Amino acid sequence: MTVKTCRGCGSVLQNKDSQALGYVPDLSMEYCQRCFRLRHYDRGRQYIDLQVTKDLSALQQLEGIFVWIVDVIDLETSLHSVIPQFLQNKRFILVVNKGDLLPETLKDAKIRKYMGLRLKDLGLQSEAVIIRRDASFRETMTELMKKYEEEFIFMGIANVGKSTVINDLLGSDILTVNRNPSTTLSINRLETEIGVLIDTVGLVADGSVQSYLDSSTLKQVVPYATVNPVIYQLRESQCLSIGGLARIDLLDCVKTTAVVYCSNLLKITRSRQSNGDSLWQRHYGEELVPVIKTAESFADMKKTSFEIKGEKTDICISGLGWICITGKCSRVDVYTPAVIDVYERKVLI
Ligand SMILES: Nc1nc2c(ncn2[C@@H]2O[C@H](COP(=O)(O)OP(=O)(O)OP(=O)(O)O)[C@@H](O)[C@H]2O)c(=O)[nH]1
Ligand SMILES: [Mg+2]
Repeated sequence: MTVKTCRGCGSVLQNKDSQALGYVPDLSMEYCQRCFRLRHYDRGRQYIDLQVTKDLSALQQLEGIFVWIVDVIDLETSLHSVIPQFLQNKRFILVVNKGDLLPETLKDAKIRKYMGLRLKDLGLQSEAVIIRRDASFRETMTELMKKYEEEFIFMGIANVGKSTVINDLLGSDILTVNRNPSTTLSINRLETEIGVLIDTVGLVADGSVQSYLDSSTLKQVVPYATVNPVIYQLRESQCLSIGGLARIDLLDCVKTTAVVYCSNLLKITRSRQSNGDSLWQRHYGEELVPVIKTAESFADMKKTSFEIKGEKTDICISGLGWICITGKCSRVDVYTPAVIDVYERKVLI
């Protein structure tokens, strides 16, 4: 018996259980009820807890060229995931997605060079590194598909834009896309004029802010338009707060510049570092919003400290963005909810 799957998310369609995945009132329908609601009313997230993917075992059986999609605003979540290990000794193309969110001054060649070095550090070599920023992406990918004549398997962390990229290649909106993680729920194989494209379930990152926010807060946190860097010139010890999601204390600054790259809908507050604790104790969850569910008060935050050695460094907060620090400061203390990952890296910009 052939099973019919939802065109939008790949779930097997069924008309028995309206609370389970793939439900359709009528089996002649092309999209499950959840996809229908997401696509038409931006609702339907209630099912996602049923399907949270944290490993790549389902992809082991697939053969073809992997297309690893990463989100340029949140590179570290992808680079520190299980994906690099999975891709060892596999052929893959790296697509740096959401390039439109970066300032135009950052040229593709620079991003490509940067990603090449990061891949080398991970012991990986890609067939190509492509930045998805404009319409030229479609042409480049179509040429690669012709060159390889194999199935292309789009994979990556949830929400990086795998389904959006496939829709772009097809010039259609066949796949369901949404700012909530875990929109695609099953392997979804599309036989198309340009070749076989396989959409896959995104890996849910435990350390990412985006895994803990409700749908309306995600609107604020996931950037949808070009990120305008917010620049601070700092002296002595200062504290920058990004909503109620992260607090960055920069200690003993001497002509230090901190540039924050995150959604411009988030409020960034600057204060003296000595006032940081009282500010957060008094205003967490009120002035300092949004917050995530698992951190009810400032006491639930963890501190991650970095000794700043070079002249320039990026501090990245998974699912949120990053802060580029230039100049001297003795230490950076980052307070985030305990579950959230924080990384230091070589500067991107
Ligand atoms: N600005 C911008 N937003 C993008 C881009 N690609 C995807 N998005 C947005 O990112 C969100 C997630 O996109 P999806 O295509 O659903 O991501 P996905 O990787 O398929 O997600 P899952 O199926 O949940 O794993 C949506 O709100 C998209 O509109 C891009 O290139 N630029
Ligand atoms: Mg998807």
